[in-house]
This record gives sequence, C-alpha cells and structure tokens, in this order.
Amino acid sequence: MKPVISRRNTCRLCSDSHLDLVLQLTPTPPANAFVPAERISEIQEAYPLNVFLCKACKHLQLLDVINPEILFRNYVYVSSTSPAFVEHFRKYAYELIDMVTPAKDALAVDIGSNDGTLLRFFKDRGMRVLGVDPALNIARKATESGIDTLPTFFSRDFAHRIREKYGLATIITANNVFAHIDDLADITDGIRDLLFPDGVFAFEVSYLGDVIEKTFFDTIYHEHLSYHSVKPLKLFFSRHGMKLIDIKRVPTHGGSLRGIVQLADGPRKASHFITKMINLEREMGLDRSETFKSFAANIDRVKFRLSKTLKDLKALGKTIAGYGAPAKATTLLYHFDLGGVLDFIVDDSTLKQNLFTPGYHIPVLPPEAIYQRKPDYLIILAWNFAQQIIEKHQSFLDKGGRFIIPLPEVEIK
Ligand code: JHZ
Repeated sequence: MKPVISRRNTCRLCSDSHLDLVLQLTPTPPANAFVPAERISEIQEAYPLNVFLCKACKHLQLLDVINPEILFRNYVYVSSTSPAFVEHFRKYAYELIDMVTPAKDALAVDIGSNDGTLLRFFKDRGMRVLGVDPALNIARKATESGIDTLPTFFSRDFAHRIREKYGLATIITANNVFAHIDDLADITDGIRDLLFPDGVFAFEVSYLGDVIEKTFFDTIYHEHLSYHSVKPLKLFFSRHGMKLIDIKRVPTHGGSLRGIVQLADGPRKASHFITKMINLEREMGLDRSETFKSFAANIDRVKFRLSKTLKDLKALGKTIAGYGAPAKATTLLYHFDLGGVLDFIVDDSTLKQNLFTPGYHIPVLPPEAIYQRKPDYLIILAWNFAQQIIEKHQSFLDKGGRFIIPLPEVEIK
C-alpha cells in the first residue's frame, strides 16, 4: 500500500526541479474526510498545504500528494446536488455536441464522471457513453442509474483497455479532475491515445486568475494539486502531442477555465483568445512570485475582517451556524481558525448529513436544523452558491436570521 502522503520534487507539468514556495496555508486533514459519530474522538492528522510556483513553466501546484486511494475511493461530493451545476453541464454538453457533431453511436468518455450528470446529456443526444470514476459508491450508483461507469482511476494503460473494448472516443471530458491528478502526463497520453483524429478533449478546472483576483484561497486543498492557468497548460499539451485550441472562462466554482484540446494535427484552428488570455495572465502577474505575497496579504485581510465580525457577534451572544459543507470549508475553517465558532453546519447532500467535518468535527445536519435550532447567523461556506442558498431560505431571513458571505469580501445579508 502506498503511504498516506508522498512528496514530489518536480513540476507536474514540465518536470523542472526549480520550484519556489510561494504560499503556506495552515495544514488540514483531507478536505472531504468527514467522519461518522463513532469516530469523533479520533484525532485526524493534518497535512501541509504548501503551494509552489514552477520557475520554468510557471505552473502553481502542491507537491505534497495525499494517496488518491484515500481521497477518492469513498467520495461524498455528488455533482447533481446543486441544480445550477446540472444546468451548467447541460449547456456544456450541448455546446460540445454542436462543436463536434458526433456520428450516431459515437463514444463520449468522462474522466471523473461522478454520478454521470454530464454523460446523461450526451446519452440523451444519442451518444454511447462511458464514465470512469474511482469513487466506488458513486460509480456503482451511476451504473445502476443507466450510465456505465468503470470504478477506477483513469490512466494511459486503462485508456488502452477502453480503446480495445469500446473503440476510440469522439468526445473525452474531465471536469474538476484535471487539478486532482498527480501524474497528469500519463493521463494526458492516455487521452491522446483514446481520442479520434477529429475528436476533442474538453476539461474544466478552477482558474488561478479567479482564485487570485477574488482571494478564493479556500479552493486550495489536497484534492487540488494544480492551480491552472493557460500559459503552462498550452505548453504542456504541446509536449504531449496535443493542441489547446480554445479557452473559455466559465462561472462555476467561483471562476473556472474550460479548455478544448485536439490532437496536434487535428482539424480545428486555435482561437486567438488563447493568446489574449496569456497576455492577461502576464498582466495579472500569475507568473511572478511577488503576486503570491499580495495574495497572502489579501487572505490575512479577509481573515482579520471575518474573525472580527464573528468575534463581535459572539460577544453579543449571537449563535452562528454554517450553510454548506463543501471541501473548501475545511481550508477556510482551519486557516481562519474558526473551529470553535460554528455550532453546526447544514448541507443538502444526504451523503454529508449526520457526519462530522474533517478535523474539527462540527456536526453536519439536514437544512431543517436551521428552523429547529434557529441560529442568529448562517455563514455560507458554499459561497459559490450564496444566491441560490439565500433564495431557498428566504424564510430564515424573514424570521430575522442573517447570512454572512465570507468571500470574496465579507458581507452580511
Ligand atoms: P461545491 C467540489 O468542491 C469537490 P466543493 C471537488 N473536489 C472539486 O474539485 C470542486 O468541487 C471543484 C452544498 N449545497 O460544489 C452541496 C447545499 O447544501 O462548492 C455541497 O456540499 N445546498 C470535486 O465541495 C456544497 O454545498 C445548496 O443549495 O468545495 C457545495 O460544494 C447548494 C447549491 C449546495 O464544491
């Protein structure tokens, strides 16, 4: 069995060994390591959250890698919990179909397919679909619901097996997983080997530009090994016989990139927007260590503001709970030292309800708890869904409750 944590010494994208430590966040347990009641007396180990910038290709990344068997085999995040996200995937699937116009029965493969939310839209449009996801519990459910899902980690070897059994794929997707994989070179070679000559690989990842601009530091956790930007990715794909041909900024998870990639000699022309984005990244300073010093100062500023707000409320005898138990809440709670502040957290995902948060062991309850326990304030830890959550719980506001949105700026509603 591989160790719980291992340390790499080279850049994940270009293999250079010159890396600058540019940010250190408070160590945390794995962000989704929720525990059941019988384990709350256990102390969960915290692992470093140190962020490095590659001096050669400027890719931002973690070098401490938690064993993916521990992170992903039994997973609690389910894409379909958030209706806005489902709608996002519907539009995304249709855009890809319009771009590729797949032949009848063409194959779509989704890497990290979770509960099959995206694949279902391809299937509805007549494509053959195949999911690959290491989360045994979620892959089984997806297969039972009609989306064939192989319960494993994607790799080049595995891509070859898929190719033998199912043939080449016209569309391959990987959403919110391209940041999660340590050996990106191997899976990218697998994608290349599995792709039809005129097929496309599409991926979405949280965008570093948004993380920096909006101080979304809490999206830094062990599952996210990479904080992608366009320039290093473009170089990376070209080294692997592929070509980045389009980039789009999409609003999911506070700001993400959608990349479209084809084989190096594929039929489509590259969009001039790629060069525009690379220029914008230079202006934002994403390739400079100093940028991360001001990022760290911004994190401290939000920490001060939020801690003061919560401390003042507590001093007035107010009760505070959390809404949403996203992975990123683990980083926020640890780095801002908020373990003792929240009485409980509610989350709509039944997979998280009645568990306890990683490390601090704050109880996660169904949303009805808000109306039974009547906290004075709810801090929205799933800040990317603040609007939807507030709309859904207008009655909490009507009864005198208030919401606190922690990021990008502390806001009370
Ligand atoms: P959400 C996930 O991160 C996990 P997380 C993963 N590691 C990843 O890479 C990123 O996405 C990109 C709840 N909720 O989507 C559901 C409600 O309770 O921001 C979720 O637990 N009620 C793969 O975990 C959480 O909030 C609601 O009405 O940070 C949101 O988690 C809504 C809308 C959400 O991702």
